[in-house]
Amino acid sequence: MRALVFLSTLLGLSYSVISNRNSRRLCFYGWTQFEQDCYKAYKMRAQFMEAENKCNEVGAHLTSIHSVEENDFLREFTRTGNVQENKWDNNVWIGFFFEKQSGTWKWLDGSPTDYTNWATGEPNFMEYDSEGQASMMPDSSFNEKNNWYNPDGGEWNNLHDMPLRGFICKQKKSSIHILI
Ligand SMILES: [Ca+2]
Repeated sequence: MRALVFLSTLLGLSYSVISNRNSRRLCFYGWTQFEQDCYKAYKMRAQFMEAENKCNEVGAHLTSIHSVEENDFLREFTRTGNVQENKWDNNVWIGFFFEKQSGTWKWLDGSPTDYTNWATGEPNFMEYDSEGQASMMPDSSFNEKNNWYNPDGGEWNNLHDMPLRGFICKQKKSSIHILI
């Protein structure tokens, strides 16, 4: 009987996935869905390109961000609740980088640059050609002069590529998969 219940549940789930395959998708275990895409936050620390490679291994890229809603979702997804004072360890890599050839900021997943949320004064140090990668600061923070700098959290800061940071991978809807 238990097996029968399990089988009918499985069939029902299969049906619901297949019947909705054009309008909805499920994410792999450990991934969180927001609208049509799936996200995973990694607490392990990595340099920018190491983080991107880690995302590539699971069919994803460092996340792109295209709306305040998506940015808010990712802020809540990764914030720790610790207000930061001149410490940036909680920042997470996002897939935004400065392409020298075109002189513009681009997303690693190839999607258009249609939204940014730089903190006041960012991106900075571009003249030294060193801070060509972007991170999000999910927790509120203030700057060296003790002025609030990222008061609500979720603003972006450009960094050079060396710091070890957590990161967010995004599987886009174009890589649709069915779990069953
Ligand atoms: Ca910066």
